Amino acid sequence: MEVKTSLLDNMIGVGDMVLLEPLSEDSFIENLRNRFDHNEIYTYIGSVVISMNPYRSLPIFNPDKVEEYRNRNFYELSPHIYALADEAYRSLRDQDKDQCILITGESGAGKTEASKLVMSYVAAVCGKGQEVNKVKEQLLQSNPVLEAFGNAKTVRNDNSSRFGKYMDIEFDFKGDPLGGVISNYLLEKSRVVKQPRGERNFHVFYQLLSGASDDTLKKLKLDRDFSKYNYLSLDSAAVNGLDDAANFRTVKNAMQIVGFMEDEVQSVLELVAAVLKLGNIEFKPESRCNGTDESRIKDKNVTCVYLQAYYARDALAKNLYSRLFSWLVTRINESIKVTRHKVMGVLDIYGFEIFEENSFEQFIINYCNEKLQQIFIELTLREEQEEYIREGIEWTNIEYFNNAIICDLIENHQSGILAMLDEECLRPGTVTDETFLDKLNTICAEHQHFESRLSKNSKYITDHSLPHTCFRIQHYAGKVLYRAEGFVDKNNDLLYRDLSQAMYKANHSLIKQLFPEGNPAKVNLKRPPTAGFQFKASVGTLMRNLQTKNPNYIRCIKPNDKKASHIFTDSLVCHQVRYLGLMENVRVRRAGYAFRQAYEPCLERYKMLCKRTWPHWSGPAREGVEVLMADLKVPAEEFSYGRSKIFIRNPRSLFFLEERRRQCLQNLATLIQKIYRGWK
Ligand code: AD9
Ligand code: MG
Repeated sequence: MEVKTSLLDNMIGVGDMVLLEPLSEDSFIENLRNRFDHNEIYTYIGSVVISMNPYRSLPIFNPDKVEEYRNRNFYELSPHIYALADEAYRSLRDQDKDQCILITGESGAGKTEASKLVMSYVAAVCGKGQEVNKVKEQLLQSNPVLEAFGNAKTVRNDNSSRFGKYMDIEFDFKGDPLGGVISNYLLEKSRVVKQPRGERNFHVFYQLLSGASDDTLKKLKLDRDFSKYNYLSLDSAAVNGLDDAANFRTVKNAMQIVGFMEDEVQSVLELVAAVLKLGNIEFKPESRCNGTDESRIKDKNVTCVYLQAYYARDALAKNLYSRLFSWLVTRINESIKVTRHKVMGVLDIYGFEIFEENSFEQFIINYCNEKLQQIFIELTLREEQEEYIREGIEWTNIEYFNNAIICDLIENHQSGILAMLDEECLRPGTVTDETFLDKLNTICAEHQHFESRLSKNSKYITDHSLPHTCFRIQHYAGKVLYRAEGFVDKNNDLLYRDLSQAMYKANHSLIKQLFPEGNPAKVNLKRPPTAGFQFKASVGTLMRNLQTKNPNYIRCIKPNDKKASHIFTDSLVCHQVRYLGLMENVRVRRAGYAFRQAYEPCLERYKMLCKRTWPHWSGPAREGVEVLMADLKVPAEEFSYGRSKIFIRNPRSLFFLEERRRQCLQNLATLIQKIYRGWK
């Protein structure tokens, strides 16, 4: 078997950072830049794939490339996301190991695109046949549906995921996909009623208004003009490069492939329309003779006894939409669910976010990213350690920044920020965002548990220099200033009971289904769990699930802040390289042994360097490698012989071998040329 190690042959820069010499932050960034400038957007750190967002389509994702990477060893070809997907798929199929693909990086770094590339690669290489193809199509087409309802244009990303998604793809023993299960994490529902400047509502609203036929719009009593709707921000309705009308057709088609019935699609569109129309309901205040305030709906003259009519209207719109979203996920799962055999999980969540104004949503999103960073740290170290133990090689500990303290600050069940927020939300009496913040500050100052956080390395920061009602957290990816305003309300996530009941009474089967608590026969006086509590619980389940699988990592990096191709901003990339802990990642890989290779391919590659192993070695590969190394007089401390692999301590030893091999090949080529000339 000819094993090429393309990481070393004809490579732009260095394909695996582990082999970078000298290793420094500057050389790391320079290598990324050099490769990016030559359209090489993927670089490895051992088995981890770094992916730079090219912000343009490159001719490296097509059926020919899929064929090129299919069934090849990870290091054989130049770095590519397909190599990772292939490796994960083959260990699932051939070694029966459940896999998960963990994709991280900040907003706009390319996570969602990466997750789709992995899915499409697996779909392309796994079995064929009518049934299998149907399953594949359903799995792939769930993407446009969920993106239409769960993604939106933000200042960071024109197609930003506003929910977290984890999808288990389930395979049979042959490695053919049978189906899948999607879990969704906390949709940013506040976006339904209000969007920050320069951002849009969820795509589906614009898609419906732009793409539906006149007839459909008439039936839904909608106007094509975005500006007629309060919930659609006016300044950013059209997005460059986004064709809402065409996307509407894609989404409808995708819904059909996934298995939605026609009347279900109709009901979904009716609800989208209902949310838009809710936003246009206006109220006029009226004073009643008993002195209380009351609101009337302006145009319909229907009396509303809501003290906070607009608040209630918006709460209803948010609830309606987010429940619709969860229903969509459940409905897709109904179509694709099967009993599991082998599983490949693909995780694509919202990336770390720092905006000018950071609220509860950013707090939750960033907490989720902290957890993922933590699992990366734990599993990378664990994996490395386990490999050494498996191979019978001594392990030495490596210093690594561990963000467990930040996770604890947020999720500690007694004194974490989420616990304090819950406590405040459940407390009788007047509860406001200020009282929550006071509590946070007091407890942080008093509680012994928090002492370390208030010391020089404090992760929770509050002082008088911060704007009113703000607190700051030193996340692994940077300091974020959170405005406490709205935390209590968003965490409570309460809907007035009479609104739920009104929804339940609606003459619309989907709406009825979405508000089961409105059923008067099933009055439940128990308080529903808070948004923070639910999120923490689902993230906990996710983390436990991921721990049981073999992890594969894609670390996405955003090259610039302008959503532009060909621009590489050193400072921005450097910041991401730092907080993603990529330098530590390389160091961990190199601290023990920089390079490792199974005995067979190692012998194949270098056997020409030793008379005793060339052209054939008939004994066990390991002994052949030992003979080879002894013959080449490479110092013994440079190598360790594991059970199935040779471990090479220093990249220089590998370079030495490679250089000898190159010379040998060159001599051979010269010799062949001479012989050829002699013949002529
Ligand atoms: V967020 O946390 O959901 O806001 P993501 O998911 O990390 O973010 P996304 O995958 O949506 O980012 O990528 C942002 C945009 O970058 C895409 O809409 C594409 O226009 C662009 N992109 C990302 N990856 C690629 C790629 N491999 N090829 C071409 C890409 N363009
Ligand atoms: Mg995304």
